[in-house]
Amino acid sequence: MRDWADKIAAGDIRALARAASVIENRGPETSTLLRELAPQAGRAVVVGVTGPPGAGKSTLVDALARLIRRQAKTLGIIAVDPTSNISGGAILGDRIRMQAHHNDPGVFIRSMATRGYVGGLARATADLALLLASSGKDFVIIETIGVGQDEVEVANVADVTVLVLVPGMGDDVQAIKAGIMEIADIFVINKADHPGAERVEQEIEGVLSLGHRPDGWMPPIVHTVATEEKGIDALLDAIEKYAALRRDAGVTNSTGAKYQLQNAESDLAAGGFTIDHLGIAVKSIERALGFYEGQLGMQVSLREAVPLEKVNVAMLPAGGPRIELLEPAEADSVIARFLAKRGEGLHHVALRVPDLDAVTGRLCAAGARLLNAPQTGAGGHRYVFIHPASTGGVLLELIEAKPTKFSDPMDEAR
Ligand SMILES: Nc1nc2c(ncn2[C@@H]2O[C@H](COP(=O)(O)OP(=O)(O)O)[C@@H](O)[C@H]2O)c(=O)[nH]1
Ligand SMILES: [Mg+2]
Repeated sequence: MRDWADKIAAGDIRALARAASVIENRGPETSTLLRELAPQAGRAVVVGVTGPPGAGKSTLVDALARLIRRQAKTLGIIAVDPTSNISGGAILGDRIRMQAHHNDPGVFIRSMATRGYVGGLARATADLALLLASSGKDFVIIETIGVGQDEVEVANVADVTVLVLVPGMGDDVQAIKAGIMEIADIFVINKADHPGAERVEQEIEGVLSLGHRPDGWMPPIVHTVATEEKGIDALLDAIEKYAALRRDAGVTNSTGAKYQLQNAESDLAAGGFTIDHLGIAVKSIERALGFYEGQLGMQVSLREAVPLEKVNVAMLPAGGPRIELLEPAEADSVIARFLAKRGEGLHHVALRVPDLDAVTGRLCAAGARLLNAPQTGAGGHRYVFIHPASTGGVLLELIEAKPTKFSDPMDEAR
């Protein structure tokens, strides 16, 4: 995993392409890989380019890409296509346009359809942005249409959000101001070769005059003709100015790539300790699910019987960690005894630890009460239980956080 992340950071295009596929499909290696990548993602400026279909976003991104490359900087482009699936025709024009960059290793392009992403488009886009940001690129540009909730969330991934408008949509500016206008850091009036650019500018100024931003930034309005590469340098200039303002203020996004970056960093800062699950002893899983599924709306990801421990289990994902409902399968099981003594309730907390032997060694030396030597559970993972007397009253399970095994098919091909 570390090798893979190193290759990506070093700009290995095949390692990067493979990682993009894994992330898009939310393969099992996704979270481990993102965690490895996160610390190296901070340098890139993530730019969201949004606006209605046909406004010229793709043409503009293409022109920006050329300018960035002329400055000998590198970039990644994520094009979020609203309608087509990846094999569909609607992004064909973009494809042809982007082919100009095809043989340029300084530009990495990925198109995404808006449907079919496990965990949602915003999540997939945020993860992909994090990947590209960690691949040593100077810029990551995300193109998306600016209408639905998904797109607003996608815009939240970005450090700098550029809203592309065109002449002839003066009244529409009023209509869309409620949502996306508030998150635009830079306004572009593209197709400035068409009549009516001033009118749109007045409308934007009207909206901007209504309030001040907490960061003190006054969103500039840049006129461009993307097809003629006019105004692109002013746009890039504005992007860099706002990115610098954010950097100086130490601002990070609360969602998207930066959010994951923070999470991953805090995980690392915690020494690799993460909560795996909370075990709750119940008399009847069925009845408990009446609450967790029926009333709360959570969903069971796994149900299984563990004959060895005479217990039935239902797992409910809750962010990263899970809630594990435990029901006795037989009267003489550990859970049955727990219920008889303490009643229903929290039975144990399970923590993942990076190196189980190191931790148990430390605990033994300090006199903590281990209930077993490290052993291998049903899922193949190694674990140990610590007596509540040592932990502050709760049974603690430590699970070895084995990184997901990854085999790179391209390594095998070599
Ligand atoms: N006249 C003019 N046409 C433009 C300009 N920018 C883009 N276009 C054209 O507008 C159409 C839509 O552009 P596209 O980049 O695909 O828009 P998107 O849907 O926002 O990505 C294409 O035919 C472009 O050639 C511009 O500045 N002026
Ligand atoms: Mg487009």
